[in-house]
Formats: sequence, C-alpha cells, structure tokens
Amino acid sequence: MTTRRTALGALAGAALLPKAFAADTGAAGESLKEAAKKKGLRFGTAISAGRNQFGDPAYRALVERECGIIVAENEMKWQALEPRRNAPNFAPADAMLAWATDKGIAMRGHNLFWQAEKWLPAWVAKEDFGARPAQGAERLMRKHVKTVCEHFGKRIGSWDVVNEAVDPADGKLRQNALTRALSSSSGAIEQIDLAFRLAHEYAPHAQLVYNDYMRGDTGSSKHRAGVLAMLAELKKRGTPIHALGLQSHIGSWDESADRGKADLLEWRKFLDQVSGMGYDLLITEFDVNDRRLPADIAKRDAGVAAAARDYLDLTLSYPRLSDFLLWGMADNISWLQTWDEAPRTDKLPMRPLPYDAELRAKPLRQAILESIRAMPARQA
Ligand code: 9MR
Repeated sequence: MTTRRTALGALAGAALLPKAFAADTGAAGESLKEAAKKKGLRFGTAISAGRNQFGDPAYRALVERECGIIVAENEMKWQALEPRRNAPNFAPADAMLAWATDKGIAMRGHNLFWQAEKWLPAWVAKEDFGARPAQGAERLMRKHVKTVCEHFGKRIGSWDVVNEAVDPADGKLRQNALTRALSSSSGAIEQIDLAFRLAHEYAPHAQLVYNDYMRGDTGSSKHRAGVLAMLAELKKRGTPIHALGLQSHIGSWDESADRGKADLLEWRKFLDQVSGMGYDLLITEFDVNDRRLPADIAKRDAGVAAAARDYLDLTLSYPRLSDFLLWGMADNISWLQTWDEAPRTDKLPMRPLPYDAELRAKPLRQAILESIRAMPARQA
C-alpha cells in the first residue's frame, strides 16, 4: 500500500502539501493562527523530533501554515538537554528553534524543572549534594537554569519553569531529590520558589509559567485545591511567577454529558480564582482523549469536537489567556496512542487531535476555529 509518507518521499518539493490537506482545510481559507491573531491570541502546537513530526516536511508545512508558536514536546526537558551530567545535548532543540525563527514562528520553553522524580535526569536523583545539601542543590539548580536560559536567550519568551508540582492524589507538593536536599521539613515550596527566582535572574525578559494538568472533574478537586494553595503561597512570598499553564488534556475522566456541565462550572470557579490572584493563563497542551466515545469514527470525531467546543468556549473567554497550544497536530503522533493509564478498551487508535494520520482536517479543527472566532478579543 502506498502511504502518504512514501508518496511524499517521491515528491521533489519538500514544501508541497498532500492534496487531501489542501482540499480539507481549504488551504486558501483562514488558518488557525490567522483566526487567533485577529483575537490577540497566539495559536500553536508542540512538535517533537521523534515520531515522524519535525523530520516530516508535510508535517512541518502543516505546522507552519496553522501555528504562530511552537513548543518542543520533549527536546528542552532537562533529561533531553543533559542526559548525563556535564554532557549537554542542545542540538535537537537548537534545530527546532532555528527552523521556527526562520519561519517567523515563536517558541516557548518546556520545561526547566519537572517535579516528578522519574522525569528528572536519572543522575540528579543519585546526586551527592555533600555536607550542605541545600547549598549543593541550589548550586546545581543555578547551573542548570543559567546554562539553559543563557543558551536560548531572548529567543524563548515564555518558560514552563516548574511542571506538575502538585500530587493529584492528595493535593500536596511532590518531593524529589532537589526538594529533599533544599528543605527537610516544609515540603517543596522552597525549591519551587527558588526555581522561579533563578529563571527570573537568567531570563528576566521571559514570561514565567507554572504548568500542570488539573481539570474540572470531581476526581481532580484535590489537585485544583493544591495548585490554588501553591499559587497563593508563591504570591505571598513574592515569587516571580506570571502565569498558570493549563495543560488541558481533556476527555479522559468526565463521566457523562451532565457531569461534564458540572465539571465546567468547577473549572470556571478555578479559573476565576487563579485570575483573581493576578495570574495570567495559557492553554499549553490541549488534546481530547476519546476513550469514552464509540468506535464509529463520525460519532467519535463529533464527540471530540463537541467536548472541545464546550471546554474552549469557557477557557478562551478569560481575557488573561493569550496563548493556546495543542499537544501535537495529527492523531497518529499523539502521546495518547501509547499512554496506558486511560486507554480505549477496544484498543482502536485514538483520534485526539485536529488532523488525522494523512493530515486531513477533522471536525476538531472546525471546532477549534469556531471557538477562536467566538472568543472575545484580547486587549493589545
Ligand atoms: O508527550 C510527551 C511524551 O512524548 C514523553 O515521552 C513524556 C515524557 O517526557 O512527556 C510527554 O509530554 C508530557 C509533558 O511534557 C508534560 N505534561 C504531560 C505530557 C503528556 O504526558
């Protein structure tokens, strides 16, 4: 069978888009980034060097057409930038940033510190911080932030400084090798505060973001409460943090349409509280898990689009929100295909993103476009 990828390989011009793409998006029509720009919103996506994305000219052309901002799905994580101590590897991230800069696409940074220990580089967990562990941990954190922020400089205008600090199970702050070294008694707040202060020192131009996956459903109530408590504490401490990143991996947990409405009310309350504290908002990793929807593709795609509309109409209504990024553009490259915590029981491939594997636009793209067109314009 000829796949889109092999057919593409035969094309001489890398910039050529498959016919299906041109027809389905109405390539002459308005792109998502153009629609967003009219509202003072930046629209974009994560992109990865893995899973046939950044290396695929057709995928890159799609990102270029639709997106005004990108984020590296994995390539700027500490684990990726310094897999072994003092053995940095900036090349994959640099290649993306060079491409984005060339195309006039902005890029944000994800992330300086991922709090779950398993996502820190393995060598950090084994690090001997010496007789004065707090100073040793601070030294290491400073070196990391300095190296990374100075390397990318002003080309990265927004950083996820701390990722996923709150444990959804109890709303408490997660511990890791750095938090334990910095504070034996009072949890991780010192380390989080320090992370933001260092980011402010070495990237004073940048928007500094706390990024997490809290949701509106009942199962996420401790998570929301924990994030609110942490944001309140950081405000009290005068920590230089500007915004909350709403990852927005939706669709996995909300049980019914009715419950969905109640969850949206909780979500509204949460966003009101966060903006009430003076924090800006971003949607950083949007996708829709379709595990609760039927196998039939038309029904599934309609259900995904409807869930997106409900969530986006509410979330984009907050004037403090001015960036909206998806966690990928096409179904086949989504992390959800291999995530085993909330799988489809029928094992069918998920359809969580606005384009299918052949880069044909799906109803989700239309839903995103309509939500953007319906949202109130941001102040300049
Ligand atoms: O999508 C990412 C996947 O390719 C990586 O294997 C994984 C671990 O680095 O991270 C995934 O992205 C996560 C993001 O960095 C933070 N929020 C949740 C995302 C999905 O797990």
